[in-house]
Amino acid sequence: MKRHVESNSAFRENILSASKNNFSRVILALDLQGSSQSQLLRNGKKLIEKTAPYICAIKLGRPTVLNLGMEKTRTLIATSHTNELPCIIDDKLGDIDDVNLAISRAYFELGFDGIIVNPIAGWKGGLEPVFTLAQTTGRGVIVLVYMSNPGASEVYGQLVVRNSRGKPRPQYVIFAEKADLWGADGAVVGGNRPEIVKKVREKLRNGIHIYSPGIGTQGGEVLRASNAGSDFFIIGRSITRSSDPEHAVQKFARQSVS
Ligand code: BMP
Repeated sequence: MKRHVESNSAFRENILSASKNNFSRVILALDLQGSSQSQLLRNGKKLIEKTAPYICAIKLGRPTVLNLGMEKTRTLIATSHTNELPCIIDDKLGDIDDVNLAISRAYFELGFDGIIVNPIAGWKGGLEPVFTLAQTTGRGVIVLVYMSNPGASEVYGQLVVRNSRGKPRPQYVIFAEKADLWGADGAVVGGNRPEIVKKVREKLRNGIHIYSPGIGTQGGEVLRASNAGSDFFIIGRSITRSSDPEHAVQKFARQSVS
């Protein structure tokens, strides 16, 4: 099960190139809800068009795909691509291998460039085919390592003893090692937990980027997360629900590269 795939995926190159072009390490999180499909699509497109010059990728959550439906999701992904931005699906995928493969294949066929997965399913009979598919099609896989919500400490922060002689170690450290071993493109670590970001950064090889949600509405700050080692900042409501999304994203973008 030794993997150690080197860090040259098309996905990583594309997000880095968008980041350099737009002087930003902000990823816009779109969790669209609450209107008709056509209105949601209009809202989503408008948000992308307003923020595109100041971000490096878009992340669509499951609410967006479920509420928009497949065809309008395809249109939103195309809008992202027209603006030279990679589009990530935040599925937190974690089923058995066959089902994981079917889901990830459907997302990639829809146009998504990367997927967020949950490491809890493990490699064998779990995430292995997702990584293989992603690596053969230039897509990215990003692994949850420590979530941003308060209850995340119950699982990601728990101490785990792996065998009778082993020393207890935090679950997230083990997940970070898996992200490394599996050849992940990224690790999700809540940016509102800078001390954890720092510890994960020490565990990961440099090619694996840290993606940090939890900024703004959930209490985290771009500068603190960045100083701790976060590479990209996943930001939703502080931009999408702002009365002036363009101004809000510009502020985060400036902080993200300072
Ligand atoms: P907001 O900035 O509105 O809090 O949104 C954060 C986004 O990041 C949401 O789309 C959420 O699904 C996602 N996210 C998170 O908040 N915490 C995590 O640990 C992992 C996530 O993917």
